Amino acid sequence: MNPETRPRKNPTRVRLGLQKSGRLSEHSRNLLDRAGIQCEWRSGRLDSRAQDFPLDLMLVRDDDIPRYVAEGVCTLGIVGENTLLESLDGRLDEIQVVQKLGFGTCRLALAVPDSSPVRTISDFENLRIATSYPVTTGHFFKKLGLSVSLVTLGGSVEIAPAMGIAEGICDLVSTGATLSTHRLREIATIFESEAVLIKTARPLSDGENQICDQLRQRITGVQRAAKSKYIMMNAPREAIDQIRKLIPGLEEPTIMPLYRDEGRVALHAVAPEPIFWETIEQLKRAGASSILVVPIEKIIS
Ligand code: PRT
Ligand code: ZN
Repeated sequence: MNPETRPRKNPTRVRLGLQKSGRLSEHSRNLLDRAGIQCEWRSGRLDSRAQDFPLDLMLVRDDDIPRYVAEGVCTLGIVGENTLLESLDGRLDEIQVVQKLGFGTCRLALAVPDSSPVRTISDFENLRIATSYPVTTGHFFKKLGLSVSLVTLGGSVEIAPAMGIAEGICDLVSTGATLSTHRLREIATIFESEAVLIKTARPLSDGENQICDQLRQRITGVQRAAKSKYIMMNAPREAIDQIRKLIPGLEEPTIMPLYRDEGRVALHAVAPEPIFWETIEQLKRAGASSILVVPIEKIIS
């Protein structure tokens, strides 16, 4: 058969649910980009197809992602742990958390007006708490055996005490600026959250599992590269051991002779942790010179 007329096999692809627009969208898109997955993001479109990786993107509200993944509408999703816990109450075994992603970090915290007599968690007993996270907040107080009444709001939770509809709130906090703008005082964190890559627990084909694994490996490579630096320097031959101890987690360095300088070597290595100025100063004191610290784009091992 002429190769031109041969029917093309439909290769396996996997669908990933992403937040359409919000705090996780840009980070999620950046992550895919750095993992070498190029997508076209056209405004108004609710889907996108990666050009060089078997991944289709579905752009939705973050609250819908856990359910879509649990039900297999999407094989994978990127969502905050807070949303996962709130939307999949009692159904968490329908998904697997594949990887923490290190962005979208925040905490679900209890807060009260500055003037409130509330000082500790137990002081909330019999009070009204406004929240968009009634499930998580409810479980928290139930576990402690404290009775509270929850006022569920879709947003602008921080204005509830001033409106007289609650004595306290339970809301997401990242910098704490919103709380202080509204003269609210944080009492306790009930849950720490970050964005995670989740996968459906439904059975998948080998091809689908392979794609998921490949994506996970690429993301791990991006995360390791983001944390690591490549460090190069010239140093006295006898200082090599001292230098290795100065750089935490340094892998076996490459040592090369220097032209016309018997006593010194060039040392190159991947440092898996950030290199601080104090370390550079210690390296200089150990005799290192021409120190270069450069970012790494990818680490594949
Ligand atoms: O439209 P859609 O439903 O998709 O989005 P959304 O409005 O529900 O969510 P969005 O985009 O606001 O947040 C998406 C996810 O980002 C959340 O589910 C969290 O996992 C994560 N995240 C991280 C945050 C924050 N930080 C955060 N600070 N989500 C919300 N906030 C809000 C918080 O509710 C409060 O109003 O920011 C305010 C507090 O911020 P600070 O910095 O003043 O403390
Ligand atoms: Zn939402």
